[in-house]
Amino acid sequence: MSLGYQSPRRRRAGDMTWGIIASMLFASFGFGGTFSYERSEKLCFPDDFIFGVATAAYQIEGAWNTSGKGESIWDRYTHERPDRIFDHHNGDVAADSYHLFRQDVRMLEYLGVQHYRFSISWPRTLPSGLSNEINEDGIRYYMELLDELNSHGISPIVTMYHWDLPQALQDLGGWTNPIIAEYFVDYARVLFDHFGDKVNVWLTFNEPLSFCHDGYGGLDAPGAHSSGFEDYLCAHNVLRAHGMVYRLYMDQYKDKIKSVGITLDFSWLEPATTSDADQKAAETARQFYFGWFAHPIFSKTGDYPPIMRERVDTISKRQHFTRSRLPSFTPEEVEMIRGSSDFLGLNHYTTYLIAKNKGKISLTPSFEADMGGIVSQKKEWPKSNSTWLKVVPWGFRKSLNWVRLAYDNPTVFITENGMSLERGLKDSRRINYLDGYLKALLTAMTKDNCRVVGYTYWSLMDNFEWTRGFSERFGLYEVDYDSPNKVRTARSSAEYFKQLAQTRCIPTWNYTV
Ligand code: GBH
Repeated sequence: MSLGYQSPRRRRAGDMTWGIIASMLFASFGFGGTFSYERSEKLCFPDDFIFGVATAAYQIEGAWNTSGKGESIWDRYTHERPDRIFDHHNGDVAADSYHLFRQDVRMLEYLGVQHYRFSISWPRTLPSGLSNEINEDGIRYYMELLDELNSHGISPIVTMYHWDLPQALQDLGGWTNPIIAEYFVDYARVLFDHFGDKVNVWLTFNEPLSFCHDGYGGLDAPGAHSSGFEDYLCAHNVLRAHGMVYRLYMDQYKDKIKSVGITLDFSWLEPATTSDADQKAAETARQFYFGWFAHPIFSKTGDYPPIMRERVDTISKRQHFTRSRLPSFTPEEVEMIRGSSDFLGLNHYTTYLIAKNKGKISLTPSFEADMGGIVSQKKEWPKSNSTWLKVVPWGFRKSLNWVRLAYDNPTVFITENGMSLERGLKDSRRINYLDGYLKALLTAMTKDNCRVVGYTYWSLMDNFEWTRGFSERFGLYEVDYDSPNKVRTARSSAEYFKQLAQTRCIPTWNYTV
């Protein structure tokens, strides 16, 4: 009988005495790779730095209509529009973590990680999105998961919203309807009341840029395809909702809840050439893609980035709108949102080039036209199994430094970083990605003084990769979707990550085939 995960072979392999400079060489893990690592200043993270892995509810849980769970926009979208999903799959079963979460925790234990970042499904806990009806089975599920983590000494880091909006709220306009901010606060209150004392770190949102720009402005669920309009409405209400939850925590839960933050994604945006025009366009693009959410929360002045305000206002006028397509905060809202995060959760994967768009601005609104840059990537950059994800470690260091300078060196927690490949256990290219990005991170911390407190790899295991279905695999563990019990098997990178998490030093890795 299969346990559904690979049993640990070398439980204590990573244990070693701190302080002595040592080097260890593991003969073989059965996959043909060997590791050695040494505790030297330049390759080790500080002792209080934490390592973990991440997942998200819709991407791993399955059990989409089990025990009272409500329908989410991703359930609806994948069922109604399978043509919009690359391999026509959906998250109905996914990695079946709703049933197999105890195996997941055993994998986390094997890796020796200090934390696990996962998300709670809003429609699993509140089927209609509203707090009048609480689904007890949903509460039970997350309670058991939290207890399992805490009893193994793994610190839970919980995202309240990782894109699976209750469909009932989408029927009211979803994130484009201002009332949703109040409903999100009600949901947060339910989470604080039930789970507050079991969770160290809360994240309100995962990547509002993605679910506003790609969901309301593009072809992710709900697939509104209304760029330059609905994406701005979405962002506006997400920022209000985030600020309101932070104030709820400060006013009413300060003694129960330890910290509340938000996760934003920041791809590095490098000027395509050294020309002034391209450098200016790249900085404007950073303000649009990242400052859109970061400036209202993390800048001294709050509100949207001035350049974004100016460009969208001007272009809206030229397009004959009576008012700007970018909504305005009241002065009270600016104050409520400013400073509303204990730290910055940062997802970083890749780098793009930005060139100034010299063409005429079209009459059709779009975020891209407002931003005014042309986005590309260099052909030479090593590929992953995702078209958008190229391996550019130096972009990580630049992103961290930009954040340091723009927002007065805030506390940063890396909540996602990772690489997709095809199926296969010998993922030397993933180890190479990790090696490059971890070195860039360590340099940003030690040489540039960026304040980073933890690192989270995306993902613990393969999962439902949104519109890319199961075709792109980010896991340290491979999931066999064809097996009835969704067997999880450690990849080479899991052994690498185990060394990293247990020693806090970047393993020196020799791939011997
Ligand atoms: C993260 O987003 C998500 O938080 C996570 O759920 C996801 O599994 C992980 O990345 C891996 O993808 O196809 O050219 O239109 C990362 C940011 C933004 C990257 C949207 C992909 C689509 C680019 N994502 N983007 S494209």
